[in-house]
Amino acid sequence: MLNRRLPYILGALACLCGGAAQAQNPIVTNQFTADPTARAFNGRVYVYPSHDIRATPGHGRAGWFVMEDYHVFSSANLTEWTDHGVIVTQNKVPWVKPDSYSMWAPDCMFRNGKYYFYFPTTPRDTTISKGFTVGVAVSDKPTGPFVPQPLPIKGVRGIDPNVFIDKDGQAYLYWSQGNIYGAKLKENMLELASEPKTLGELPTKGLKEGPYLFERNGTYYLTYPHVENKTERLEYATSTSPLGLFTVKGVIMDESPTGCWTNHHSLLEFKNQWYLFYHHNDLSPAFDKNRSVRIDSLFFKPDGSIQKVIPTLRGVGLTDAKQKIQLDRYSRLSSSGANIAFLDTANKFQGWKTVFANNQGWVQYNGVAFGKQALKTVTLRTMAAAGATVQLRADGATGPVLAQVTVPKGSQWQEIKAPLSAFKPGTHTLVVSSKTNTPVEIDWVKFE
Ligand code: FUB
Repeated sequence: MLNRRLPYILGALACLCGGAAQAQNPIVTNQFTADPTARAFNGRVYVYPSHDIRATPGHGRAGWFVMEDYHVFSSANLTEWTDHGVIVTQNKVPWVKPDSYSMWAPDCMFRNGKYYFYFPTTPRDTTISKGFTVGVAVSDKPTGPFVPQPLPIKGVRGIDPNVFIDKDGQAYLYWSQGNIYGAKLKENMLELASEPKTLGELPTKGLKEGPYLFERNGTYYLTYPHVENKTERLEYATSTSPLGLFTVKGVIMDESPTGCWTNHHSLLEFKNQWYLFYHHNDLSPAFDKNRSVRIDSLFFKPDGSIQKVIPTLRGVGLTDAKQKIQLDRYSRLSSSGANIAFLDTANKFQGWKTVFANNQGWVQYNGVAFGKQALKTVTLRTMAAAGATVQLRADGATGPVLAQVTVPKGSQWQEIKAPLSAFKPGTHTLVVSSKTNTPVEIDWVKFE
């Protein structure tokens, strides 16, 4: 009985934790998330981000980063994410300055049956450090509960901890404070085993922070955000050993074209594909200290160099045709006649809609998994003041018309169901276009 009920109980728990996370970018839309470190533990991906919140009177500094706690999110397929809730919060860490709201970019590492969660923040006792230092909290599970150590790691001043364990079992801690530093960690993962070393071969002009180190085919890649021009871009350097000497190699992601000042990232290979986890201020375009985690695929060239990642809204993974397909997280959008807007500018967590102005407008959404069994209908959440006709095709202009949907006129959102005129099994691109010269808006579409 319990076995049969377990999936429902687990589903309900995920909902209680607020599992509004999905395949497209950003991956979490019910709260702000930043500085993602992604790790794979036992075949499942765990993302440990920071948690930006808005300053309110007496809680954090207006106009700056305000971060009280950490959540962890997990997924088996990078498309359906579970929010496991708060794992560490500032005022439950014995050494943290109360109400400092400075729980910045974290990391998590597994060793000898334990999960070690590293987080930078400010201590109450300024003889430990006048600014940021790095603490550790330990758990038996990747989702916590994490128990904070009584004191931060001795000898570390700075932010953005990152941990790497080499093939020989030696662990390293990296962090930043203007420059990037590295040191060996003891087997207990809680203390430094060597003096911090400045990784000084990196660019000397412009802030560097957020180190993320990994090894691939014997090359150690040190990746980091760096302000080469006005805002941060993601760069990398390589070495034959974990603490250098490093050689600067290039740019992984350009500066944000819309001016989000920070970027912070991690790389993960999962099921033979590399991914870049990073952030952008999608849900807060006017304030870039309220950020959201994104994922895009990353590729290495045969010589081991990293191909630049162009940020997308579509993100990674397939979208089940039977789920709500958020067309506004498009793969391509017509250059005229269609644009994306927030559903509710007063509550941006509601997400976005696609707005077609006229019959020039179309949107393309790649990677829709229609499955094998014929689907019969499509439902659109849509609104058109003067009424409209919307066409859905598979695989672009030459692909079959799946449905032509008449949207009755109205100034409220309506869910309009229409029969499919064709069905193509498998995974396809979905193209939705307006056939009317008056505006029509679509929140999502879904097939049944
Ligand atoms: O999230 C606060 C800080 O902004 C991080 O520690 C930096 O890496 C930057 O993303």
